[in-house]
Amino acid sequence: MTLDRGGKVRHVIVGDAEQLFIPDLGRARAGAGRFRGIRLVHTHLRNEPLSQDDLTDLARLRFDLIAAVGVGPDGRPGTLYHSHLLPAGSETPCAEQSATTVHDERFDFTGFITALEEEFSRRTLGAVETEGQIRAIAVHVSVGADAIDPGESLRELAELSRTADIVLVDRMVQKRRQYDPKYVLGRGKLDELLLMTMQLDCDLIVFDQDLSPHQVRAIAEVTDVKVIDRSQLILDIFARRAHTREGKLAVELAQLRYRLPRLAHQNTAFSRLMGGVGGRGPGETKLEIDRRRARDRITRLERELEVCATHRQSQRTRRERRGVPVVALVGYTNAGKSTLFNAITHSEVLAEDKLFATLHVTTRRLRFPEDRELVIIDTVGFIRDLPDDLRSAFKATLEEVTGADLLLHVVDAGDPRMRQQIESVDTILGDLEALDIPRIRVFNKVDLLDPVLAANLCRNHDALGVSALDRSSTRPLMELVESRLWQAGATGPH
Ligand SMILES: Nc1nc2c(ncn2[C@@H]2O[C@H](COP(=O)(O)OP(=O)(O)OP(=O)(O)O)[C@@H](O)[C@H]2O)c(=O)[nH]1
Ligand SMILES: [Mg+2]
Repeated sequence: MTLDRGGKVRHVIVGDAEQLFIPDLGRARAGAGRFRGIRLVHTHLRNEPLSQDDLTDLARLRFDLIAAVGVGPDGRPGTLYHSHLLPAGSETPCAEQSATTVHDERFDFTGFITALEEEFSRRTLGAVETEGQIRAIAVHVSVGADAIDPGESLRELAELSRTADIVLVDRMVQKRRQYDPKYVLGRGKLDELLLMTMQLDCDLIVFDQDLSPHQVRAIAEVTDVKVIDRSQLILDIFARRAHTREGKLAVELAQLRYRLPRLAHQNTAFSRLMGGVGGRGPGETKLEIDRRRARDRITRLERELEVCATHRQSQRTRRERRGVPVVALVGYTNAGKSTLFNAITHSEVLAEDKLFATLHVTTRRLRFPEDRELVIIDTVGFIRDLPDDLRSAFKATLEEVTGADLLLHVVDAGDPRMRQQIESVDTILGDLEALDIPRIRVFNKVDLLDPVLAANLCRNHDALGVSALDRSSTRPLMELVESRLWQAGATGPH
């Protein structure tokens, strides 16, 4: 049977000698420590101690305590075996079972569970300061000889998470021969993950790879917490950071496109999983709209975005007619494009140490002596494996790049992932068919490097070093830009 904290019997379960089917216990949680507020007491007809299955149930169902009453040969209750979960950092997930007799003096259950919950919160909350933030566990599963280094990839995931106010309190990395079709992870790892969410008091699991709607649902059902993947996380960041009308339309479009295939599987358990972290962006209620209405909305958004794109195109045409060359800043997110833009144009575009600070295009004119003039644009940052839905929704914004006469590829020279980031940017430029546009590679943040090292790095990569924080360091860059655009013999801007 199951008992609640008040000692009241909640369920009476009749099993056989082999097993017991535990009914759905509902989703109620007893607050801190994440115990369910329910203890399970059952009989062991052969007087055997708690089995591995019992301990798995204890963890999976987050019982306050699990107890088995052993039945003696005379058919009378005898030994009482019981165990409970242990907080993170303990050697084993469950306490070693104690065996007393049912006739022992009364056990102060309330005192025991209060102390245990306190211990759980003390151990989990002390480790990382996470006030006002969502606590999550990161999971990276790699198969075969993956090109991506899990450590680097998880570091980027941590930065993405930080931008979304999520703190990754722990991580799980598994290398497998192939992904488990249902759970991605192996079943044993999944149980371990479940235990971690409980011990570390996490409400969220963030997967470093994309999951199918079925996988999201299956994992959420086992672990009983919200599950999101990298794409959903990036979508969520875009949703929080889109401030312009066009940006908001594009984000809503991307979210609807992402969710449409997932609406097919909607049921109550699943709708709980939707809506990104804390259900931002288009509100939760919007997600309940049926597929037809979602499709109608998608068509409307596409049309509105097209109008924005046409407007943009006509601006571009006007610029082209006047023969003003366009220089676009492109690069991986957080490389320092906006900071450099501000330094060059004396502007105040938002620049911050978060990913995707910029989700729209800012344009400024810049005058040189000799009546030379150019337009410089700050753009949205790139990232490896940008979700397709976002890529297509932000097509118009990304395409600003293709109209440029010169690209300044801004690289964060201090980032250990610099090489992969350059590669990712080149790949995206290729997708945008922008590889023919003349490019200058700008290694930014050289102030963080040793000067000799920085000089070598720039030479090896045919790049110009700058520090966007120091305006004077951008002077050689602007001279190079000028000479590239107007140098004698060059085709020049058209
Ligand atoms: N040390 C140092 N930090 C810099 C430099 N340039 C930019 N930063 C910092 O890097 C962070 C990101 O700068 P942003 O200009 O927002 O980067 P961005 O490329 O526009 O990023 P997104 O718009 O998110 O794609 C900010 O915290 C800047 O202060 C630099 O030359 N040196
Ligand atoms: Mg920016």
